[in-house]
Amino acid sequence: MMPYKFAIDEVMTKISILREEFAALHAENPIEHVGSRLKSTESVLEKVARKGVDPSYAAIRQAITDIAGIRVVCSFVSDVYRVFEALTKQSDVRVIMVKDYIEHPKPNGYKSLHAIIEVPVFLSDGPVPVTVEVQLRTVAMDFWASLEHKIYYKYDREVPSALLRGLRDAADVAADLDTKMEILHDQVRRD
Ligand code: 0O2
Repeated sequence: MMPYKFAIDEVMTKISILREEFAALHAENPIEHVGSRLKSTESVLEKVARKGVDPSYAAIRQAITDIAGIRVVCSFVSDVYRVFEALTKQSDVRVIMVKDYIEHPKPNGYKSLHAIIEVPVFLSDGPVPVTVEVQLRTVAMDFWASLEHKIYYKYDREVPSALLRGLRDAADVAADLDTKMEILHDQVRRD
């Protein structure tokens, strides 16, 4: 797991540099907060079994792309794409896959921009490419996702339909809030 921990450290450093630079150059910060987590060995093995992945190190590295995870919470939707661009255009970052659940939300209402990236981690005997899943979302999307996550596990993945409808409605309200806040923000910036 060590290379994954180092990859998290590297990407976290990249994000804090961007954060400080944005704040210094533009007098505003697009990043509200950042979190990271290293998947536990048990949860990696549970996913390996669930997905029927060959439990060899090489196969796990290839198939399980969210062992190292970073979540970047931004103020506005435009900031999500701004931070995504600034991070993924760096020459040592290789983008493996992007899932844009903001443009194409999941049926339950989940929104976020997911990027599976690969960064080189420099170990004593040379560089090792390591994948990191970066999830970028707004505060409103994050609020929704954290409650949905709790509900999902409370009901052991079998959420009653009334609650599912309620979550869908709440996702629409969150999206509406994001749109309104962005309009207000643009207005203030122009004044
Ligand atoms: P945790 O505890 O946050 O790590 P896969 O990762 O392969 O099983 P998939 O669909 O290929 O599944 O990956 P995807 O869509 O990129 O989603 C992976 C992660 O995104 C999840 O990780 C969640 O963190 C988040 N996510 C995706 N869909 C939802 C959703 O409907 N609701 C919420 N709250 N989060 C979601 P984990 O491992 O499930 O959870």
